Amino acid sequence: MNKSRNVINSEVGPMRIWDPVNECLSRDELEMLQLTRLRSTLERVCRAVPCYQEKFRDLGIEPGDVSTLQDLAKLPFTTKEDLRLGYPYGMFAVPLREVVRIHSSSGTTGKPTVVGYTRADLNSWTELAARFMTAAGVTDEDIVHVAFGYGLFTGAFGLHYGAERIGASVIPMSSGNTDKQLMIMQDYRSTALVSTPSYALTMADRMEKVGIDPAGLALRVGLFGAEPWSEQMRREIEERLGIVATDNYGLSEVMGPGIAGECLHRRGMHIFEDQFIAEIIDPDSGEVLPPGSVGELVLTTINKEAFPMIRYRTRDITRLHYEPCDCGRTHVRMEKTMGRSDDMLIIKGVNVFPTQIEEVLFQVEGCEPHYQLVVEREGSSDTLEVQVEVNERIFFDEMKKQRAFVDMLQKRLVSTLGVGAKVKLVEPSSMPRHEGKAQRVIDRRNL
Ligand code: DLL
Repeated sequence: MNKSRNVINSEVGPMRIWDPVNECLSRDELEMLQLTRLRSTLERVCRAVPCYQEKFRDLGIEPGDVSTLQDLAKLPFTTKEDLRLGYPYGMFAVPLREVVRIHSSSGTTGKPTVVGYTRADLNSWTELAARFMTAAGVTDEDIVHVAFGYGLFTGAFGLHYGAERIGASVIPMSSGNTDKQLMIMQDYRSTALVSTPSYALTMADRMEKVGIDPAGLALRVGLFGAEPWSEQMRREIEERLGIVATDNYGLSEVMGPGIAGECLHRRGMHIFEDQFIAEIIDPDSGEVLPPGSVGELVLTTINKEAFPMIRYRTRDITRLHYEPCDCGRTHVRMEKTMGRSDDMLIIKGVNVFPTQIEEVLFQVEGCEPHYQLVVEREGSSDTLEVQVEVNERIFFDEMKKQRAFVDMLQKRLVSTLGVGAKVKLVEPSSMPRHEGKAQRVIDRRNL
């Protein structure tokens, strides 16, 4: 049922709000709702999830001790490590029989993080996706072209169901095969593109190469997310594709896309605070920082059944804005993320940890434990170069053998990471040595 309403706004024209009741609560109403939902979530996790039982016991806290939202700061954090320890279903708060969908994080090696949804969770996820897609201007008139990969990744399914709920026509295109994407986009007259921002530029590059004029397309809006992107990149996408490019944020551990999204004012992404409580902490000390500070975003789910998260450390660095937005929504806005407090890289939308690369290198005889990762953006595409010191035998080996060595490393890297990397062998002892922490990553993308 489409329950959105029109809000006339002089700056950006008519704008719809999908769920005007929940998106426009006053701060007092919102905080009351948050506290009630938080308390019942705490009761549930302490009843059903051993990880939380233990954490609360260790801190000597009981769910009943939380009587204000400020008490949240006393509660333990949840980290990716907790999810790894609970692999695969240890963090679920309901029996598997009640779980109707399973997804996982986009980390492609080792054990991924497994997340589950009950029927009610899927319904709220769909509602939240419908909210941010409506905020970005999608209506039942749109033809939504989903170019995220359908699979364990939450991106495609999240936006797919959101668009259907709005009543738009969904094209479940999935990722890859840019020429086919463009053909479908032209022939089916797609009006809204769902993808990573970098893939939108890859499409623009391809259009230029094969002579497709974006002005001839029906495309008018883009819903981009899953990786960091700059305002500069937004301008480039908008100019080259002739669309309005909007940002949306989420992470699988907390739900997937639908945690936050921009309205057409595009002054930060509204975090759906009737479903999540957002805090900003100092990533080193864990202290909660005052409003307006830059720090790590911590999220608590307050309406999830299968996979509730208490104070999940997202590692994403951002800032929150509480001033009201002209769109009428009261929910806090988060700035575009400024990076991550850990060292995870996102290359072409795939999460890559330097430690994964290290593991590959360390298994190969001849590689020294000195390496550096250089990330650049060539045109619209991310490139990763792994520079590794090798021993003298390999470095001075004949060209053919050296090339075979590089090929072997590249193959191992792509199969471990799920994304290609170029390998460059460097002379023994030529890498900078560091005192204290080594600087492994040189990111030249200026995101
Ligand atoms: O990327 C969920 C998603 C799908 C969001 C589609 C938006 C659209 P994960 O694969 O678990 O989930 O990766 C989550 O990606 O912690 C951020 O570091 C990064 N990320 C997601 N959205 C944005 C964004 C999905 N809009 C990790 N801007 C998060 C910057 C983003 N980074």
